[in-house]
This record gives sequence, C-alpha cells and structure tokens, in this order.
Amino acid sequence: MTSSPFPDNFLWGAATAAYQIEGSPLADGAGASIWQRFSHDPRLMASPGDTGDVACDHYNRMESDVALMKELGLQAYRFSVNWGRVLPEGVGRVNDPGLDFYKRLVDALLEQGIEPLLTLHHWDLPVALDDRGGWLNRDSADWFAEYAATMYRALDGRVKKWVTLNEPWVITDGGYLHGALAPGHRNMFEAPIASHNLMRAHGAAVAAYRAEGAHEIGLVVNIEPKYPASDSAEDRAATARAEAYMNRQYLDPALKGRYPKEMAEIFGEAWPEWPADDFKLICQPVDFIGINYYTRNVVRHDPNQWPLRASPVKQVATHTTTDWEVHPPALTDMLVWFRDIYGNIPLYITENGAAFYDPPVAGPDGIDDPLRADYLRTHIAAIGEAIRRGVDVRGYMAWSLMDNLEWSLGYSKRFGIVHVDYETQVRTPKRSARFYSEVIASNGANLG
Ligand code: GBH
Repeated sequence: MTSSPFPDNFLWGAATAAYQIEGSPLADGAGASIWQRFSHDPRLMASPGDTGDVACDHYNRMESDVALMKELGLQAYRFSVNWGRVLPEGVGRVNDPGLDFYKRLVDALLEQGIEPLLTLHHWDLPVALDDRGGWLNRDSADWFAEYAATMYRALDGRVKKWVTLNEPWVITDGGYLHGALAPGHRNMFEAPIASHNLMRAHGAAVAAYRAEGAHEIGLVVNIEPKYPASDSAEDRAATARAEAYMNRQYLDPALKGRYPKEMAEIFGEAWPEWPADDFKLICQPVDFIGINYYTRNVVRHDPNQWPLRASPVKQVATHTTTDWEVHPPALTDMLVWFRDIYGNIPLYITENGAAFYDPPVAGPDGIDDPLRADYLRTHIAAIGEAIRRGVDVRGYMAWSLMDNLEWSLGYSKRFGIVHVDYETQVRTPKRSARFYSEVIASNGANLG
C-alpha cells in the first residue's frame, strides 16, 4: 500500500449551484433569472415541466443541509449565489433579505468548520439584464463588477475563496450558439461576443476584488481532453479546433492575454477583431484555476458539424446516463497538459462526478450506487497520479452534494452523492457518500 499523494492541507468538498438546488427563486424580493424564464417554457426544456421552483428546497433547508455536510465530513462546500436574489434588477438596489440568505449560509458553514468556496455566477443571469442584451451588451462587465463588489463587501474576510464564473464555455455554447440552455439563442455571430464579454466581466470582477484588498479569486472552466480518432491530418486538425474551442477559448485570454489562433478558423466571418485594451482587463493575475472534469472526447473531422467541423466518436466503454464516457486517465493527462501549457498555477478540481441510475429504495447502507463510488475512486486516484507528477492540485469538489435540477434535463439525471426524494425532500446518503467520507478521513490514501 502506497501512502497518500495528497498534501495534508488538500481540501475535500462537494459542489452545488444556486438554481439547481435552492428553490423559491422569487422569494423575499428576488428578481427572476434567465433560468427561471427558460425552465418555465416547456418548448425549450429537454425535460418539459421541470423547473427550479422547488428543486431541493435548499433555500428553506439550508441549516439541515449544512449539518449533513458536517456529518459527511466535508471540509469545503462550493456553492453559487443567485445574482437576482441580491440585486433584483441586476444592478442598483440591493435586496437585503436575499443577501442575508448567503450571509447565514456562510456563517453556518464557518460554524461547522467548513470552508466556503463562493461562485459568483453559475448561469442564472437576472432577466432584467438579459432584457438589456445580457452578455451581448458590453456594459455586462460593469454590471458584473458591481455585483461582485457588493458580494466582496458583504462577505469578504469570511469567504476566502472566490470564483468569478462557472464554465463560460457552457454559457456561450449552450446559451448563445446552440440554444440548448438559457437564454436559448442560436447565433454564430453572438457566441464570440458573449464569450468575450464574459471574459471582460471576469477580469473586471478580479480587478474589483483586488481593489477591496481581498483573498483568493479564480475562474472555473470545464475541460474535456481531446484525442484524435486517427493519425490523419484532418482528424488531427479537427482535434486541435475542438481543443481550442472548448479547452483554451477562455484559459488563453485569462492567462496569456490572447485567443487561440484556431478561433478565427472556427468562426470565420463571425470572429470579430477585438480591441487590444480588452486583453489587459481580461488577463488579470488569478490565484487559482478551478477545473470541472467529467469526460474526454475522441474527435474526428466532420464537415457536417457546425461550426467546429469536428465531432466525438463513441467509444466502447462505460458511459453515464448523460452518455458521457467514463475515462479517468484523461483526468491525469488533462492536469499535466494544463501545467505544461499554462505553468504550475494552483488548481482545484471544482466539479467531478457522474449520473447513474440509482435504486429507488435505500438498503441498510443507504442507496447503493457502486458505479458512482467507483467513478469517484478512480478519478480521485487519477488526481493523485497528477500530484505525483508535480501538478499543484489543492482540492477536490465532488459534483454534486445532492441530486438536483440538471438544467434542461431536469430531475431525470441524478449526480448526487446524497439522494433526494423530490416528494418528501428527504436526503439519503448513497454508498458513494459513505465511500467519499472515508476518502476524506484518510486524506486519499489507498485508493487502489
Ligand atoms: C457542469 O457542466 C455544470 O457546472 C453543472 O451545473 C452540471 O450540473 C454538471 O456539470 C453536470 O452536467 O457529450 O461526451 O461530448 C458540465 C459541462 C459540458 C460536461 C459538455 C459534458 C459533453 C460531453 N459539460 N460535456 S460529451
């Protein structure tokens, strides 16, 4: 048995996002978000009728949920703030009862010795701002900086780890290019503009944070390593485009101050000339990068795929119920790839997890989910391997603490290590949660 590769101060936790768990989206004076609007339009939802109106009712069950985190032995909890609870119009007037919910959450976490990781934006843009163009409006960077500063002033000192944006790629690919997620646009000209303004917003929030003299702040991106389906020049070029589009579109400007050259090739006439000064704003030093890892992609050239001209090739392997391939070695590859391209910046795995079919009834050890427990074990081991290879990984947040609203797929996909009965709101830890508690207690030793 080898000893643990994880440093003593490695941070073990679990993650959620506001619209996916809170419920009560309009309570106590909150302004509606684009996800409120999107989920109430059955023509847009892949799982029509599912909304975040109740979700896990976390807004009313926050104290007992924090007690559950303590019981599981979590050292950290990554959550997001619903912007419109705090600023119902997105800017201007602060809604104290909404802000108070997050103050009470942070107090409850600190009381239990659980470190809060606060994500400012996990997709729930206030509709008041979407009605002014949302991320297509250049003013969105100022709106976001104002919201961010409001949160820093309210919570800094108590929250030491801040995230600006969760997965800008998903916001633009799903929300502005393919229309599968809020705000549901499908426009090749809009997507690069939304991406660019998201990155300007990220930079403006980091700048506002430094002005407050605060602690640690970073960006969270989703990364899926891309492997060519063959050695052909076409497949290799398609893989390079896919990698630039998903894995480097946001990291390159944030950390190197420029976009990957493939972006112009992908978007053609829809790729604008950007003002050079924008990159000074975007490329602010950050304290860490958070990476959400779920799967990898084997990629082939595909002229019919718009606009990337590349598509994934299905592998003969285990897939989750969201049809994502389970391939833990790609997580090691990805961490080494990151370090080789961007340097040894402190990293957190801010999400990692899987949807599987769980038995509906609990046995003596809770809900028995061996596939999810095994997913966690093999992926945590893959992180240990990257640490052995010298990558500076400082923490791991399982996605998700509990089953929740899987965006347009609604309640049909369960990612939780804790089962939620949506009729009774009873939480039942799954076998994966028990397993994860043991991992935390042993600091990741002996994962096999
Ligand atoms: C995250 O995004 C979100 O941050 C979180 O809110 C969400 O609940 C969670 O993941 C689970 O979905 O079809 O094989 O080509 C996930 C980002 C990007 C991961 C697209 C899967 C497609 C894989 N996703 N990706 S594949």
